[in-house]
Amino acid sequence: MERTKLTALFTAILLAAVSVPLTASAEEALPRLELIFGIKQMPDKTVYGLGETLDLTGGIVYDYATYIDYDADGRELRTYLDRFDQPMTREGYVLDASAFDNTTPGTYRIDLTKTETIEGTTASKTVSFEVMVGTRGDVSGDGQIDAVDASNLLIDCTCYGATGYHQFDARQLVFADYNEDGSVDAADASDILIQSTKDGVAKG
Ligand SMILES: [Ca+2]
Repeated sequence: MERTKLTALFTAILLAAVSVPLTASAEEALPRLELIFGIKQMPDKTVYGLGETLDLTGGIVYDYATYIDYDADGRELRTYLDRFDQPMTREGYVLDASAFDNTTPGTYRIDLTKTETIEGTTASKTVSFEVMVGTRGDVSGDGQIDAVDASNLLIDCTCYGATGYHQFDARQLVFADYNEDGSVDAADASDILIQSTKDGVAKG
């Protein structure tokens, strides 16, 4: 191929490469609103006793919005409405705690939704996280702290000793630390047994 033809070819390729971003497709040319909304920090409280009310204090979300429009030549025009870090309790965020049941031990999903409108375009984004409800010591989740819990705990400890893995799920592990020393071990099972025996004696 002659040098002049090669140069012409390269020029054509270069022009194509440059012109692509400037010629937005019909779909891209529509204005749109992009939201970035996520959890930066969980609320202080994610473990609840029975009957305790949900509290999002300490929870922080990151909150960014970009409105993208195009001028007559297809060039992007961006408008930013960035709020950076915001408390989960910020006015305007919609909390859906309908799954939360503080009367039944379990793990419950909490949703928090942000809705933004810029230049008549609206978008929403939801973040979700989990909280746990239960009673310390009640690993079986039946509402009682008794020999069954101590037994389950010993089985989990044996499993952990043998394999390095707990049998308990995340919620059970939280409530298994009966003596609140930060570890789940035979001492918790022993303390549960002692307490449940005392309770049994007290009940007569
Ligand atoms: Ca413990």
